[in-house]
Amino acid sequence: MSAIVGQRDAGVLFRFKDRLPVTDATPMITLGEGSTPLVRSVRLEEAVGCEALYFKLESCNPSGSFKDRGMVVAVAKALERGDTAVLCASTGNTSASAAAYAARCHLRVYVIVPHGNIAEGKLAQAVAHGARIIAIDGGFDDALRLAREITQRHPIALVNSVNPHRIEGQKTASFEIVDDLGDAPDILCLPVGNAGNITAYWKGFVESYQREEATKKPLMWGFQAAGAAPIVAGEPVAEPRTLATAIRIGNPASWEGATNARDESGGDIRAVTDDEIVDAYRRLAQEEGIFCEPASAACVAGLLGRAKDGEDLAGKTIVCVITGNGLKDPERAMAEFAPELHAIAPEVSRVEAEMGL
Ligand code: AN7
Repeated sequence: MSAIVGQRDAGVLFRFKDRLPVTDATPMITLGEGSTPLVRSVRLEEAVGCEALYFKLESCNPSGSFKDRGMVVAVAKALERGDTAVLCASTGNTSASAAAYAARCHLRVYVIVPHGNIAEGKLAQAVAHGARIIAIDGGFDDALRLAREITQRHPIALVNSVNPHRIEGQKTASFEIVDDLGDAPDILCLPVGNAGNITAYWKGFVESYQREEATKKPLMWGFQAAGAAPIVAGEPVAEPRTLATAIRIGNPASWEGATNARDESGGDIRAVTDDEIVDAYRRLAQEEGIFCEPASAACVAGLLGRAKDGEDLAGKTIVCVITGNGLKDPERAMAEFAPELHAIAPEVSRVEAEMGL
């Protein structure tokens, strides 16, 4: 595969065209999404007590989150149909991704976001790409309801994961994990918000198994934030709350996909507290060199919690999906890690003193 992106032989549509809804009429657009690194843990593996722990760095996608895999397919299919505008509801990453691909493909793009609950980096991306931003006085669930209704009333393509092309593109991450490991892992850990991702990964692993590229299917371990854990509770949460704004969702659209993935795999969907999320966020940054956003750390928090609770993970190969880049939410990083900065005189002795030398 060429490393030069923008030609026809790069990206998710090209790499997986035989397993995606790609026809002769599908424009082979790409921003170089997919083929993300699978990085082995250097420290947390021991804390977890498993055979091998890997991080799938979906934060390395062009817009900085896992959403690009599904978005490239959804936008290509919108273009193929002749659509001229796309719309999504978003906690941030979907809007950043939609805005990027729409800009590249000269589509109009509208995004509906919960006012005050979207990380600054994500909003900056959507603005930079020229998206029309509609901030609502409500949460993601309201935004998605509005997006569904408006796309029914107007000739605008809905590019949330209720669009099946999003799930198709997203499942390719499973294919890459199977390619890289030579088989499926024993356990896949990921954060769950609107639940498109867990639905898609499971579809991908099932397809790899059916194609006999994998000898097994992983247990799917999903994690929701404790204040936004409708699937764990078994009922929608009217006012979801968590500092992990990406997964601040009370009524996931792919609820059934998530429970199917959980039950068919013999897996589990559990809750993690914001304190546990922040602890894992810190450990990933400081012990692994991986700067992710809080929602991504939720799955590592969940895995560490299960290990601490005495779950025997000896002999297991585990993959945690790092769904989004830490740069998306600089305010959270500063709030958690920043010491008070005060400027000192530019003198060697002062700098040495500051360094503790
Ligand atoms: C970093 O962007 O829902 O369970 O509107 O941004 O597939 O929803 C984002 C979700 C995990 C949860 N990690 O994935 C949106 C949006 C990050 C995310 C999730 C999201 P799903």
